[in-house]
Amino acid sequence: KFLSTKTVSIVGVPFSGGQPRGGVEEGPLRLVEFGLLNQIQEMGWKVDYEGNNNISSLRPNQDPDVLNLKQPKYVSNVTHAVAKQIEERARQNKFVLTLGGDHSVALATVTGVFSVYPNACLIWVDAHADINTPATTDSGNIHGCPVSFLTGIAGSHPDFAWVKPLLKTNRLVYIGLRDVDAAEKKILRDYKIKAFSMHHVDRYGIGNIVEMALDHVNPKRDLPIHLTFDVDALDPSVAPSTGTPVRGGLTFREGHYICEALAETGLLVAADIMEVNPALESEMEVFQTIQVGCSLARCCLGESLL
Ligand code: Z70
Ligand code: MN
Ligand code: MN
Ligand code: MN
Repeated sequence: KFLSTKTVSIVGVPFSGGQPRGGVEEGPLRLVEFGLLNQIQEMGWKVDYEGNNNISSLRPNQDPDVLNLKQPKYVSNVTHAVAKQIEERARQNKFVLTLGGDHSVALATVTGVFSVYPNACLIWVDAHADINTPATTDSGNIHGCPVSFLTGIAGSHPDFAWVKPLLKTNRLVYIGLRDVDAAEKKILRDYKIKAFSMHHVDRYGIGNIVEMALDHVNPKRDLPIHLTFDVDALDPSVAPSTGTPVRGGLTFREGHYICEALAETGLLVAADIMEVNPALESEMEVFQTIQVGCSLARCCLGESLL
């Protein structure tokens, strides 16, 4: 409906500056080395790839905390540049598949995608809500804050003045939450943001959850959809190599079902696979996590459709 050609622009964002654990910047290359580009080509897509291997050149010499946030200038420089890149690819009518990198990179993906599709909706699949503000964050890690900037809830911050509140809170829905800070819970309540926690997944089943999520953000099934998938939404037994695993997550099938069902709508225009950290856990667990990341990405592009 929104994409006329089967062309996907894959954007690797080898960036870890939104959180303290090294290694997540190796995620994109490892997914590509596993064969993701060929796999997607074999599904009949035309594929282009940008690896963004120059990202560390955007690190400023001085980057002190500003309003509680750590490395604000580095995160801002990188996400601003990548936002423009993603906007350009989306404007070329391509599906944009972004490979993270930590979830601060959603500042770039959502800004880029919503600049081109202002009435899009966002499905945020994560163990975490990533909606802390500079005032509420305990960690100062910006990967815990992108949603507050994208919705305008954060208020002004000198380093993120370029981030416009393109995401309306009624166009956002969460699936998979189970580790949400008290201040974030208050924000979700105050702004009436729809969120399906793991408790809801247990109660209703993943099939109903995806329908209920779409009923909320896309009731007529006529708006473009952006999926941002933090692999820590999956249970640590499914995706162990990620910075902040939280037990009790989505099963392998529940995670894949979300991607498949969104692909099936024909409305999905962009997807992010975030927080794969190949430096964590054993070689076998890294392999397992990379493999899952690749299969989620393929399902977003319709692999499971018959
Ligand atoms: C916590 C914070 C977070 C991912 C951890 C955690 C946020 N709410 N997100 N891991 N992917 O630091 O703000
Ligand atoms: Mn996240
Ligand atoms: Mn998370
Ligand atoms: Mn282990």
